Amino acid sequence: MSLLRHDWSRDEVRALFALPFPELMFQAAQVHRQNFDPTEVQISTLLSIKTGGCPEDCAYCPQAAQYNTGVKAEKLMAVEAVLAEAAAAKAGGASRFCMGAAWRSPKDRDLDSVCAMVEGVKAMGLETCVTLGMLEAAQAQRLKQAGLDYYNHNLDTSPEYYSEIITTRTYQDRLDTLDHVRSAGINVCCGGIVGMGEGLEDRIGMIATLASLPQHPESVPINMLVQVEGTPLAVSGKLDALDFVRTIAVARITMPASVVRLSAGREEMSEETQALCFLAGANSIFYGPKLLTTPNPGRDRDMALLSNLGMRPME
Ligand code: SAM
Ligand code: DTB
Ligand code: SF4
Repeated sequence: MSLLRHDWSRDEVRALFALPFPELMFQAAQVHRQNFDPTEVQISTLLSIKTGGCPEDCAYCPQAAQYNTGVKAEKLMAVEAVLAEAAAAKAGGASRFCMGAAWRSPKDRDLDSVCAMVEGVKAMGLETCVTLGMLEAAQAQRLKQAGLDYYNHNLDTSPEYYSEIITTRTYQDRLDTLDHVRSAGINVCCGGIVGMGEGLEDRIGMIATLASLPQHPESVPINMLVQVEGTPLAVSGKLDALDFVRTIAVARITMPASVVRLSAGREEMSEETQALCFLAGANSIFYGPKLLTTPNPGRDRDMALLSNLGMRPME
């Protein structure tokens, strides 16, 4: 195991981003194999249990009610319907089932249903993850009692760029939710998005913030922005794929023992770029043809890619 540091300065993170690409990739691969088997990938399947109609204004998000993206607002799914999807995910080979809801924060009544979903999914032998927006301490404790393994709540970007992307809640709100999740004893899944028009300094700020949390998130999703027509970010410039790979590598080096997820954006990514992400230390993917509302590569394509790379799902 590498030494875990929680005092990464921006200068140090900047220096990693500035490394020549071969040097950065070598360091990341080294850290990766000191902590993990580099041929193994953790496989999660996502389900949107409550889609659209969200009151927040996250500029990237197709589910925000105020943007015209064609996503229809739906009610919270019934517990049985969610369990049927979880069974299908398990049959497809996933080891974790992640349930997402387009809420600012859950109401206590909604949490009753989500707790029942967590209990049911866990009983199938799958790990559970939910992402429901902001949480109070007591809500986090209820989820823990239901057996929740992971809570996903992203910082999304740097503290400085954040207000360009979301105005309806603050960076501190996010840190508070992460604190409640951590205190309840739930594993933290927290990362961000690259390709939102942010600069290198914002990627540095995001990684430095994540790597300086009192405890690193156990799971760090790095999303490539999925540009959805109707959102303010639909027209932001395309990201250089190598800058995405660099972000994965720096996350791997600064958070050596965390599982780094090559998260949204794989549908538009070449297989070569995905392979570079794995070399850079990514060791988790979302598996199955849909993320929350946007497409993801089909199962066959992903299994073919992993097999071509000599990689396999983590047990
Ligand atoms: N509503 C809850 C919240 O925002 O915390 C949970 C669901 S929300 C969709 C979860 C995360 O998905 C966001 O924090 C963001 O990082 C990611 N996400 C949403 N839309 C995305 C997009 N178009 N491209 C990449 N990532 C996206
Ligand atoms: C995360 O970091 N990425 C996932 C998950 N956490 C919930 C969501 C990606 C959403 C992509 C846009 C969509 O499909 O709506
Ligand atoms: Fe709502 Fe979450 Fe989308 Fe923001 S990211 S608009 S909170 S669903």
